[in-house]
Amino acid sequence: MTIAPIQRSVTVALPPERAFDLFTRNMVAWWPRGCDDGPRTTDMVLEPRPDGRWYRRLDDGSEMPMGRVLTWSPPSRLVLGWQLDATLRFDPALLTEVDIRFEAQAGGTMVSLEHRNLERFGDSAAAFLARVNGGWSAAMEGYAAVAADPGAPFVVFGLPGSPYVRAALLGLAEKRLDWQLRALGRTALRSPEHLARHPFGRVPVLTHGDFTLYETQAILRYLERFRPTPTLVPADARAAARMDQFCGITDCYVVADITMPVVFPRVAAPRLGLPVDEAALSAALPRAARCVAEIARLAGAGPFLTGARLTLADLMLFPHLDYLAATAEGAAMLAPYPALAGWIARMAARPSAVATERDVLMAMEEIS
Ligand SMILES: N[C@@H](CCC(=O)N[C@@H](CS)C(=O)NCC(=O)O)C(=O)O
Repeated sequence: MTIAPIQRSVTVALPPERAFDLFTRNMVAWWPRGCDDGPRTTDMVLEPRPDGRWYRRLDDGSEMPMGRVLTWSPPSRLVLGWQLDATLRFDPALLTEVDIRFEAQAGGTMVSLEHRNLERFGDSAAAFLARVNGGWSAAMEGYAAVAADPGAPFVVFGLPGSPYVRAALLGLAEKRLDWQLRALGRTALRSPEHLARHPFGRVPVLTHGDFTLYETQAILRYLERFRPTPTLVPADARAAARMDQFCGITDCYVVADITMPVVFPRVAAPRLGLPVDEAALSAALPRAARCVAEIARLAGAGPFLTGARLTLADLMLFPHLDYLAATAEGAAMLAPYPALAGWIARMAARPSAVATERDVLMAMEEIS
């Protein structure tokens, strides 16, 4: 018995090269969350070659295979081997084909998808169709929606060394959104142009099309709503509350007890040629140590601050503690808390953190 293939097509206002690229290189941006067991997916990877693997990366570090690339012919055709059974579990013995064609049309590309060989599901073909028919509709709608996004760039105005700016950039990088930094110098913060963006004269400021936003937590939460996958907000009420608590601790206590009195004199002052009041710094150390101790107590065993998954709490706090760890006083303060020190090291190794290091940002653009 032959079962009619699932067929879907959408037209997008992109040339075939970009339509192909969006389909293959940024699947996580448009793949519907409900189709992949939801928010645990942090990435969907399609290795760009014949016989390349197709798999989901989960936020516990594991990978879940989905299938493989059967035909890789950019920008006109892609055939994927779908190897998930009717319950969406990987079955190496199963192979059905998803054939995607990208045809240039006036003003864009028609993207047509055919999922065939459905009879290979045997007795579970009906169950598979019931589950995946709507899924492919949602996937293609999601793809078309991302393709139709006006693509307004995310622009961040900021000082390259600012921990708050880094937190916003970490959010953009973790969400795989394209971003640009407009690097400002300290004097530019008082300029009429900047005060028009941020009347309090601080950074970061995010612009996205005609939308301007300051306050780092607001920026991160905007990114979360704009690009829900991978999610950076726990669904669990207590984990979400912990996340909010860490964000509040960062804003209220970390800045006042660690960043201003310890990190600024040790890290920023030498760069700016400013004198350091050693007595004031020494006097500040007990409060900084209390702050570190409390963060270590709340953080528990990890791997992330609120448990198994990266959240906004990690993005907010990491830039401050990364600086602290680089000072002699901070290293001594962190020494009794190897789990917290390990978290800083793991965060620092993330591609998002590497891409937002001060020196990398400094090299990106001239500072105005
Ligand atoms: N609550 C603000 C704090 C931002 C903030 O304090 N930024 C610092 C840089 S880390 C700043 O702009 N400092 C410049 C100044 O105070 O003149 C946010 O969350 O964005």
